[in-house]
Order: sequence, then structure tokens, then C-alpha cells
Amino acid sequence: MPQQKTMLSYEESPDGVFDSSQSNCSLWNSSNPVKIPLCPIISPFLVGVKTPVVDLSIEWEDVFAKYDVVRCNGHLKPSSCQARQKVALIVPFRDRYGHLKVFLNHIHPFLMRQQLDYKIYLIDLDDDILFNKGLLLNVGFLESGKEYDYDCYIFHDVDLLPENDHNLYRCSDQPRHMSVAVDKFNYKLPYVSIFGGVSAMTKDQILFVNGFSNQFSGWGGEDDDMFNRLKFHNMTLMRSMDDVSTYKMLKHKQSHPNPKRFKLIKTGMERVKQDGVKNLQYEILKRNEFPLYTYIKITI
Ligand code: NGS
Repeated sequence: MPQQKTMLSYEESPDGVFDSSQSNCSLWNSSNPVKIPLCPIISPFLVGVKTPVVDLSIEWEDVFAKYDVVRCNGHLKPSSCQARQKVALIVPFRDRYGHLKVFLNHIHPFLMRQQLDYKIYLIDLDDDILFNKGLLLNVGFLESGKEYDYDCYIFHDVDLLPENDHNLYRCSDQPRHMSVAVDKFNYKLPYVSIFGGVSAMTKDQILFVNGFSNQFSGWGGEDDDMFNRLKFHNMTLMRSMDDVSTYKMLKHKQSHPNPKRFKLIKTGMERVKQDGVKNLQYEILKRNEFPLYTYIKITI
């Protein structure tokens, strides 16, 4: 008898579609005994502009089946060469499973074409607590760093889809803002100090500025505070070239802005030493290993 397909609706999570305890990724951390060459600086698989397909009706099973080469909880690395950087993609998340499906469907082949050694982490907060992006990005950094020696952390909104794979997801010797040209802003930088959307930092850069502030509850400002942290520590912000760093933003309702965000930004540098990754206390409520990503839910 043919197995019946469990159809999931647009906003449903893939919980139950996969038994997350079944994943076998024991080889993931072992070093490859056969020496393989370093991957080329520019991957031969890049195609340039590839307009994101926004298919909100795609089923979870189909997304999982399409990329079944990614088996270790969102981790993949090239088999024929050694990736130049190990990249953790940290996605702060709350209840946007429709966007998540579209995002995964787009980002996995994009990252594969770049020949990266990468893993995707989705970080969620207890439903009773107001969304706090900076805090979730800090948790993503801390949790991913516990399981692999990443060279680069990319902080990535779930609603942003890169349109050109020459936009390389790797870190540089200074922090880099990547989502420079977003369709919502007519492919222009909305303001010069913006650092939100997609950004890339190494472990040392993150630790140097003590990560993001944990104080920005609600929408907005945590990225502006990070910009100030970089400036305060005399770091230079790099920007990707706007002709390759183009993004499509998925449509969603505007979240409720945090009314205290401007005051917090103003006083941010007084707290920089005690407000960040170094002093962060949290508890893990749930950890699910899905084939295309690792999901971590926390409370504070
Ligand atoms: C600014 C926010 C940033 C945010 C940016 C773009 O106004 O946190 O808009 O947001 N700063 C403040 O509110 C102080 S976007 O339209 O991409 O969601 O990143």
C-alpha cells in the first residue's frame, strides 16, 4: 500500500515529519584521512544571478527530499575539496515556517555552489518572551561554537534571499555587512550605518566587541548598536559590493518596534562590557536536529 503523505500547511513546522533522533552524523567532526586539495578561491559552480523562487505552497517533504544530500542537521561540506572556510549560518527565528521553507529551498543550493563547509542553525526564544534578535544571535554563536571550530559566523534574517552567488558567504579581516542592496529598499542602502539583515563576523571579531547587546527586546536597533560597538572598538565595517550583494526580501507584517530602542542605542556603549556574549545566561528548552537545519529553542 502506498505510504500516505502527511500534508503540512503553510505555517506548520516540520515537527513530526522527521524523527530527529535518527540522524547519524558521527563522522561529521572526524578529520578526513585522505588528504584532499583546498577548494579553489572562486568555486567553479557559481552561476551569478539566480532569481529566488518564492513557492510558498511547496511541501516540507519536497524541500527535504530535494536536498537529501544535506543529512547532518543542516551541515554539508564539499566532498572533493577542502572548503576554505567553515561557516555557521545563524538564523534568529520565530514562527515563520512559511518563510523558512522558501529560505532553505534557496539557501542550500546557493551555499553548495560556493563549496562551503557550512551548517544552518535556527535559534528560537520561548514564546512567552518578546522576540530579541541580538540575544538569539549571541546564543547561535555560543551554541554553534561548542560543536565545531567555525571560521565565520553569518547572521542571517530568514526573510532575505541572496540573488547572486558571487556574494560569497565568508568572513574577512573586518566585520562585513552583506545585505547591501535589498529589493525592498530599491537595491539602495537605506542608511549608511545599517548592519542588519545579513552580516559576517569571525569568532575573534565577535568576542572583541562582546557580541550583540541582549537588551533589545522587540523589533529594531540591535544591529545599530552592533554598528556602534564596531566603531567603539575602532573596527572598520566592510560592505560587500552592491552589484553582487542583492537580496529579495520576503513579505511579512511589520513587527512591533521596541519603543525603547533609540534610548538603548544612545546608552549602549556604557554597557558594552557587561552586555553581550560573555555574560549571557540562558537555558536550552529544545534542540531538534532536522536534515536541513538544527533548531534550538531557549529561554532566559
Ligand atoms: C532600522 C532599524 C534597524 C533595522 C533597519 C532595517 O530603522 O534595526 O531599520 O529594517 N533601526 C531602528 O529601528 C533604530 S528592515 O526594514 O530591514 O526590517 O535593521
